[in-house]
Amino acid sequence: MEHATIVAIATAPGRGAIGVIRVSGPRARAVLEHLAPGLTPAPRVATLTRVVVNGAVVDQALVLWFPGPRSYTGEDVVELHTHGAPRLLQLLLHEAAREPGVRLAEPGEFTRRALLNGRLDLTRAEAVIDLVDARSLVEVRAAAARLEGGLARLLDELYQPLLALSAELEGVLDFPDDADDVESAAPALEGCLALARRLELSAEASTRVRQGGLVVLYGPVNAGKSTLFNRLVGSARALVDEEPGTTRDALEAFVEVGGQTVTLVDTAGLRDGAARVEALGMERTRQALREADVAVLLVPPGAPADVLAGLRAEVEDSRRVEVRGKADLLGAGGAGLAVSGLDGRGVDELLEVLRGKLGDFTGDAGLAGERHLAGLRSVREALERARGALEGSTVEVMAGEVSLALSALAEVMGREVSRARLDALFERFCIGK
Ligand SMILES: Nc1nc2c(ncn2[C@@H]2O[C@H](COP(=O)(O)OP(=O)(O)OP(=O)(O)O)[C@@H](O)[C@H]2O)c(=O)[nH]1
Ligand SMILES: [Mg+2]
Repeated sequence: MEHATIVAIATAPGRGAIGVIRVSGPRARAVLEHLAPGLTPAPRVATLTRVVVNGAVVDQALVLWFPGPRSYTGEDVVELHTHGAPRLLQLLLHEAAREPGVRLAEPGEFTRRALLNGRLDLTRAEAVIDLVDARSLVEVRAAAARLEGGLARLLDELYQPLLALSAELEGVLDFPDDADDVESAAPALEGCLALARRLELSAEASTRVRQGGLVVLYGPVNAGKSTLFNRLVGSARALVDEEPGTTRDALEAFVEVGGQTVTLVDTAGLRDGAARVEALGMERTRQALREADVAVLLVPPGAPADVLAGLRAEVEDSRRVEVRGKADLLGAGGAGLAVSGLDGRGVDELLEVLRGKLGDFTGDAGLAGERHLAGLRSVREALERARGALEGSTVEVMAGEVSLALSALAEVMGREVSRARLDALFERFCIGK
């Protein structure tokens, strides 16, 4: 099966300036001959050619020919850059698949072959998909840094000394008389543990960046929360009405703030004496407020002081930003930030304030994802148990824990990758990637 030649449309569905058909495998050159008879392309150089199906010219295209192993997958690869006409691309796809030994590719199959052929390591294959999925500039940069091998290098800085330590301890096991050597392994163990902790902390920071911040809009009923939410999201997601208590459920959307992905939540307005369903909605508001990184209190003109005091008390000062709403109705002057969801005034200033607030907790952009964080945690825990074993237990126990740490790290790095892990990863890919 691995020797089948695969073909896919590599560009997004729909009409576009350019459409790319990608072919990988031993029959790639034959597919090219089928679609562009008589063409002898130079490797890795764009060549203009006619594309022919059943004797009729159907397009002019640029051909890229990458003989293996110097290609994305490590196999022979052909890319055909045609005009981005969906019907044409379908035609070429099925024409290519009629060539013997050629079939349609599964999602992520090109990248999977790249991984199996050693053209990419696991952290980079993951970076490819994270880059395609990136919603914000920060995520683009983090994925690109991983694609450059940034994470692989960091992990290798721990892998090498850990490997040496593990070998040393195995040696002690083979020659148990040299009991002193256990003592001499202590500094190396401390060094590995410190490094593992640093990597774990930085992975934690970057996972937070990838999750982005949680910003919750709240305030009295009819304050204009949903109108402001729609303005920030850029579409009419939330119902807006002059009737107080319009929003019942908390509503979420992604927005980009200062280059970072932020989850923005619109909530049911808070007031006394709400009926049952509305009260349930208010309970959700309070739940969202408990989880919020930043809570934006939107105060409409003329809100009574006691109501305002109650709303402020819902969230502690450090997480709260207070904004006066319906600024288009207010005269000039007045203290603090004023916004209008209706005409958009003050919205840029609000985004700037949010960006400052969020910057406090997001920390460095980092490189790692959830999977790396979980793996690094296991590494650190095994090393802590190894250090515990240094005082009291046997060399066997210590060597066992160090070897556990080593294989947990190898798993993060993709040196020991199970088939199930690969299947799970490549399920997330799109076809043609
Ligand atoms: N003049 C003015 N009117 C606004 C503004 N924002 C909202 N409104 C009006 O105020 C009313 C309530 O707006 P919503 O956005 O539904 O208010 P809300 O805070 O979500 O209200 P609830 O969901 O009921 O708590 C609607 O009639 C809006 O048209 C604004 O910035 N300026
Ligand atoms: Mg609302």
